[in-house]
Amino acid sequence: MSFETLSQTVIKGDMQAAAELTRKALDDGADAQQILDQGLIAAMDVVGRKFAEGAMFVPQMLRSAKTMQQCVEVLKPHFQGAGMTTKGTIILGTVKGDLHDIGKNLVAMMLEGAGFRIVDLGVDVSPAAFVEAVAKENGQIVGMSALLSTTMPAMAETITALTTAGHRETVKIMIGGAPVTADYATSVGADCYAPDAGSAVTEAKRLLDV
Ligand code: B1M
Repeated sequence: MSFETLSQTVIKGDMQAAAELTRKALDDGADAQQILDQGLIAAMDVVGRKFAEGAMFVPQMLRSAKTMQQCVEVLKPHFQGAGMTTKGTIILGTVKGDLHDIGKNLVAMMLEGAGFRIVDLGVDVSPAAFVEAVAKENGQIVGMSALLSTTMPAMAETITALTTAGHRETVKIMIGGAPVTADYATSVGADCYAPDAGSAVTEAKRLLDV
């Protein structure tokens, strides 16, 4: 099955048509993961390329992002697990200064589907807010997302804040986002890097041994 028309609709930012195409693809028997990877994430890659080339601007990029988010809402029930058991609590957020949340939301959705309890702090999350949430929610993993090279240093700041607050021994740290790498994770003292939402689940299970 080709998801080219869906991708084009997301790139154009036609919210209604994209949501309908997503529903139709599901009705036609397409796999939700394939729709996500080949239809939606592929579209955002094109949007990013066009933006970098100056062929698309922030308002259009935002519209495409909103369109993708609507489609993800349609797919969401297909990723949710049936069990109510909690494998552990994960405090998740996009770091300070960064407003990108599509990837972070996908990570949240997959982790939730795999049985983790997610405390999603949203975007532009300060190191202090991560620290506060770990204490209040008894978090076992802190998951940070960054999409801008300029906001990646906030990951290191947050790890320092967690260490200063005395949480570093009890909490594991996972980081991800398009500009983040495994080497970067090692250099800032994170416990792991996950390149995509699926790997985030694998890594979270490994970190908590569940
Ligand atoms: Co922005 N933006 N953006 N943007 N944007 C990028 C990131 C950019 C690469 C585009 C480009 O130039 N080609 C570029 C960053 C360059 C850089 O620093 N390297 C960029 C820029 C420059 C900007 C602005 C500065 C533009 C401006 O204002 N001049 C501005 C910054 C605003 C801010 O944050 N302070 C800006 C704004 C925006 C919008 C608001 C318009 C919108 C975001 C809307 C939203 O998120 N609600 C937007 C968008 C949509 C993008 C692109 C096109 C798409 C991002 C996306 O959603 N990808 C992006 C180009 C691109 O990435 N191709 C771009 C799809 C998503 C599923 O992938 O987020 O990578 P991703 O998540 C993946 C993995 O990375 C991983 O799993 C996810 C699912 O598989 N992952 C994790 C993510 N977090 C993880 C955490 C984990 C583990 C895995 O553990 C905890």
